[in-house]
Amino acid sequence: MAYDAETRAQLLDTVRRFVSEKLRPIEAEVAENDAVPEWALKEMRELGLYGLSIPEEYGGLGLTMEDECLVGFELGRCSPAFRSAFGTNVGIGSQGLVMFGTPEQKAKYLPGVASGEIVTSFALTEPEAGSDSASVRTTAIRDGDAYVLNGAKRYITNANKAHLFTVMARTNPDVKGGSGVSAFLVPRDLKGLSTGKPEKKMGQQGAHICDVYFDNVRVPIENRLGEEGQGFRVAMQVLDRGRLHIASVCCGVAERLIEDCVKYAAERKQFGQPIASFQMIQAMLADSRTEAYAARTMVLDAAKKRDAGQNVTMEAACAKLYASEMVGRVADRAVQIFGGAGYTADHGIERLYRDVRIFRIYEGTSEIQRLVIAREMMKG
Ligand code: COS
Repeated sequence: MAYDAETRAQLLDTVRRFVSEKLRPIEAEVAENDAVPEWALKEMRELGLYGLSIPEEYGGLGLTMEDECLVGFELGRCSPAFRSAFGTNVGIGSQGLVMFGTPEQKAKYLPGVASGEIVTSFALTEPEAGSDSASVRTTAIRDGDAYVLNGAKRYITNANKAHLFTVMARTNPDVKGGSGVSAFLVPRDLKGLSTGKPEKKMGQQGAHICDVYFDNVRVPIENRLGEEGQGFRVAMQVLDRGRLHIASVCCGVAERLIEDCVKYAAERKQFGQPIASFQMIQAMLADSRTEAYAARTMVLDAAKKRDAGQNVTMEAACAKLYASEMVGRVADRAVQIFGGAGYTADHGIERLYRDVRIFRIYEGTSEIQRLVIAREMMKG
């Protein structure tokens, strides 16, 4: 639903205050403990953050892509690990169901997804299938009224907490590539499903990724998402949308870093004057502002096109590519502007520098985005 200007402003103001008053003050603690405290998760649920993109008829906020991106800009103003807690419910963990689910599947799961009672996960990547995601080896072989899943998934966000997985598995082992793959809604409590330990990571402590293992997991046929052989397309369409959301979060982190840099440059004195008066510092600030503005404009343009019903495979890839590379450069300049203080843990700049590195990798690497863009350009 498109919010009127006043409701939208209220929502953005609520998220902005939650981020600045509640989440930012505990960033360092969350990174230290590698866990988001339960009270913060509870408030996220109460604010409706788990259900930003879930249609209103199922209890979500039913935001347009544009409004979701505006919220993403706000969420980026604190450690991206917080967003990850509900990010799968908003994006890749729920959107297969929203876009391709049957009325029965939606009625069964979406209200819980919207409220945050059900945490979702998207299980595409495997040890041998990363960028080449059409080569998944996990199998789903039909046996009577069920599909039997065997295999392993890797680096699955929120797998340790998820109650429901969207799993891409090969239903036709004789067919190589995407058309042999189908998508399934797999509840965690099915026998034979297990998850590994959270990986130790470079950044975003408090957000977790784990392996998921399927050992003869019987998934009822009514849990297939879309038609047999459609699973790869389901995954790609989910990612088209997810990439825009991630791009919006990149813009938010960049804005926060720029604000921190401007403030620090005005306070920090060297050679008898604030470093903000030096043109080499000004040049870094100006480059960061220009690039962040460009990324924000791209994200909103692509989101509006998607809301208007256009295919935005190319635009979403452009936005994800540019915004994730942009925030990497902004974070690098921030370390430089803060100097020694940026390299130490005191201001949280080095933490954000590490946190944003994954944006150039997950939901499709920068290389894959370039490939998608070029392919779209060359389509007849
Ligand atoms: N929307 C709808 N359909 C799509 C699509 C999209 N965005 N992208 C591809 N498809 C369809 C194609 O049209 C094609 O259909 P046909 O077989 O009917 O022609 C089919 O899917 C296969 O597409 P394609 O030939 O492009 O597949 P490739 O194996 O060459 O790979 C890439 C495509 C590399 C783009 C894909 O594997 C990819 O995005 N990889 C990165 C995965 C990723 O982001 N992983 C992150 C993990 S999730 S956090």
